[in-house]
Amino acid sequence: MTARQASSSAEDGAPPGRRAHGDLQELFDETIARDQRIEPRDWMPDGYRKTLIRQVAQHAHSEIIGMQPEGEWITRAPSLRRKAILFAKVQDEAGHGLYLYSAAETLGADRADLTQRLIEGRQKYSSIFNYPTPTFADVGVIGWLVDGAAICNQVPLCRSSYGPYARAMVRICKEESFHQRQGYELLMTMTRGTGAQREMVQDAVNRWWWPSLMMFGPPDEDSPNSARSMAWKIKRHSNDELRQRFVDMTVPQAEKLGVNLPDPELRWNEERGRYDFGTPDWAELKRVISGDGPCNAERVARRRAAHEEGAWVREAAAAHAAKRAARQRKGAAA
Ligand code: BYC
Repeated sequence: MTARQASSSAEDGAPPGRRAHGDLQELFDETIARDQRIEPRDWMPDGYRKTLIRQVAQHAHSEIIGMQPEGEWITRAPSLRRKAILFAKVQDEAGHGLYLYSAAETLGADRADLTQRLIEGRQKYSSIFNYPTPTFADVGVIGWLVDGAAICNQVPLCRSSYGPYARAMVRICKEESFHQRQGYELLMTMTRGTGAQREMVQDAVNRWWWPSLMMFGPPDEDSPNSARSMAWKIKRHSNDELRQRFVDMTVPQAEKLGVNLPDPELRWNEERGRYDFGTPDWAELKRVISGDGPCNAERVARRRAAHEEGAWVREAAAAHAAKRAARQRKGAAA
């Protein structure tokens, strides 16, 4: 019997109460142990639901806030081709946010409430989107490093134990990998250009390298949620393991591109078969997460303004849906 069958039989009149709860917990544990998926109608412990809502909502917020740093370049992209590519990428990010808000809704979260929490600073979004994008090379570096880090983090989430989150990730990862390639292609073009363009790329890499490493979260010994999330198979790998994978994947790409990664401690470790690298400034991560990064106030203010300016669209859509439902009821009654 799966956790879903158990929860349905409980709903279908099996004796409710403590005995059923014990059975359900056992079935949940078995489902996780067997590497099977938990689905919205299955019974799940409150902590599992809460942790998922926290992570999925933060993830959704990151996609939506993440539209801003690159979105600023849509009107200033240097050619129609670059403009069309960037437009499509930023639209994809809106789509990712929407899949993820839908996944959070399957857990009982309310989308309007999640948005409210974001604009009131009561829910987090990824630290990376609180850094400025002063040059067009930032668009390429976000594609290469930020989407690259997102892929490292998100590919294992395709095997997350919660079905709707894992399925959303499959589609998101396909699009992220396209985003990463467009960033790399843009940088390849720029590094084959003038000396000033190469400098612009190097400057952007210098500014984004360390914040990209911070995207993976605090070090394992300082990550309060990891152990529980990994036991529940929401997260499949620790923050440090994913950060290491990202470094190992990115160093050869930097060499090919001809840019330097700004870390004097970065070197191949023959014994480990992996790269050694320096320690990110964890105090900076803490500051940015707690709202005190270079662009936090601006990002949230912009999101709040977009939400307020969009109120009439939400009202119109709700009025249209109510009219349609009334028409359908009338039709059914006739
Ligand atoms: N930034 O115990 P920990 C994209 C928080 S967008 C902010 O290790 P956990 C893209 C953490 O939430 C995709 N906060 O937590 C879009 C926790 O706070 P609370 C972004 C961070 O959850 C547009 C506390 O610190 N990706 O790709 O086990 C353009 C302690 O941390 C950060 C995701 O959202 C951070 N960097 O692990 C381009 C991935 N790090 O809630 C690209 C999904 C930590 O306890 N999320 N915190 O108050 C995850 O994989 C995990 O939630 C994390 C953190 C690895 C981020």
